[in-house]
Amino acid sequence: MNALIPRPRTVVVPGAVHVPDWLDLKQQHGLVAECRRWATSPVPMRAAVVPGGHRMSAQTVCLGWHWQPYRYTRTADDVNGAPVAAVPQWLVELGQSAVAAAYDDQCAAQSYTPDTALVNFYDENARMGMHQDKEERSGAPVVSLSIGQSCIFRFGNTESRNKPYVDVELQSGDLFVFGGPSRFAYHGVPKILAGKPDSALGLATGRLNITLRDTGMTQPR
Ligand code: MD3
Ligand code: FE
Repeated sequence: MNALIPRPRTVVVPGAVHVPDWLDLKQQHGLVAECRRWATSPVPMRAAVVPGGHRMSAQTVCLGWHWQPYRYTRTADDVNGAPVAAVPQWLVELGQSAVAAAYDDQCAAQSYTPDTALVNFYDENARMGMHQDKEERSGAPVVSLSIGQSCIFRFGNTESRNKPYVDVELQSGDLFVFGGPSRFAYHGVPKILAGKPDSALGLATGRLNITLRDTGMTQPR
């Protein structure tokens, strides 16, 4: 899949920057291995239940702060009650490099201190409906890393979940940073695309997405 035709870095709307093939295969493989550990303990990965009662089709595990629809807590009260694992410093630094790569702005990168990582796993039938991420009390950018099967990512507007939106294909290794005016835009994942991930990834099927966020919350761990 990789780079017979290189895909360019694209500013989709102001503040929303797509950097294709930002992670090399070795980095992706390492992240897959970390995700497997995070998905097991101290809090198992699960499909969250929304207040209406239905289950999300993507499965999620959290570091730093636990997200459940629609709030952040230090303990996974809707799973097993355990405190979530810390965000490792290397992952914070990866987020800083991501901001530097997307914005070409060392100051923005240095001051980026995400306190939370959400890991989503999609099997080929999973989707994520159009939504805003507005539980965070910070306008800091969200860093998104995609690994495994490609998806259609739908990036909308800040007014409603409807048009106008743009559809972007996210492939394994792609970085997307959402900051500034794009931070509170509606977005979703309408489709996982067919295709077998590179066998060197260590992920036979499905898609992983790691997002780094700053919740803006201050309660100590
Ligand atoms: C734009 N995840 O976890 S990542 C989510 O691929 C989520 O798993 C999708 O939406 C996924 O909330 C999309 C891209 C993304 C993540 C967060 C954003 C785009 C965003 C927050 C604000 C604006
Ligand atoms: Fe989101």
